[in-house]
Amino acid sequence: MNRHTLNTDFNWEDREGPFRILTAAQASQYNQEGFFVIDDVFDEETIAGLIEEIDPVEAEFERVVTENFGGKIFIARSGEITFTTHLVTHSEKARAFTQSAFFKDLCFDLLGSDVRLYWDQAVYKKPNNEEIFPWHQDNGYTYVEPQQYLTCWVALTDADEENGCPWVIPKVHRKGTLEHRLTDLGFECFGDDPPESVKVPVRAGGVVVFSSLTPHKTGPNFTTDRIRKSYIVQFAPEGAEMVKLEEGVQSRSLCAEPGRQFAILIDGKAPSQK
Ligand SMILES: O=C(O)CCC(=O)C(=O)O
Repeated sequence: MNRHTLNTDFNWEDREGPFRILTAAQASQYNQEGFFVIDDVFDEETIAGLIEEIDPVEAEFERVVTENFGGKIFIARSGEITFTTHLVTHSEKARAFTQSAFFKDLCFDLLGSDVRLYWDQAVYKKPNNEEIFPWHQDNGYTYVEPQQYLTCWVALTDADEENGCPWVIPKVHRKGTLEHRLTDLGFECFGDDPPESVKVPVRAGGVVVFSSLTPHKTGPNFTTDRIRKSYIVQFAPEGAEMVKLEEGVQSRSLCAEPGRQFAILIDGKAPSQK
């Protein structure tokens, strides 16, 4: 397990209370293992409303991948797995969802008082897909500093071992960002499943909360006839930067793209309440 070239002096900082919504057990699991699950966060109506908004955008994305790109763009493969990004720029409902009280409180507890949306995407894993989505840390895709931002994997449909639920490797988040290699299926920091890996099934409306540094994969969806749908929303502290290293030269850009990396909390409050 080698560290990413840019990860030279990482120290995991434990989140300490007082917390708005986290229990002591959830905070401790996040600090020690890098993840926890909260069941039944969003009700059926909210989830159905999101699916109704996302489905047509996803269908159009898949059509473009199929018709214009021969069935594959980067890690998206039509009929197998799609990544429909920046839904907050397509849907007021998705935008409002990312600003719901649950995320504001969770962000306060896990990131602090000034937070922005970093990224949002729906991931649809289609039936008859026998491939995993490989082990990776989210910070292994685009290197962000501070390295420890927050990923919320919201289950839009029940996710279990049969249809491609997440798996995580506990404790590794404390090492910071690892070296990744690009495979045909996506970036990868581990090949085989380490013995410590655990599956994390979650019902529709539940959320798997993990660090951007927690190695995770999702399994195949090979034996069901259902699409496994998730909406992934990620949050980063105000001032977070994307760092690129090209031919030995570092460049940095603020994670504050107008229109989609908007403020979730300013001084601990929703921007409109300030
Ligand atoms: O939801 C999935 O199947 C994999 C998504 C994922 O791990 C990611 O986008 O980082």
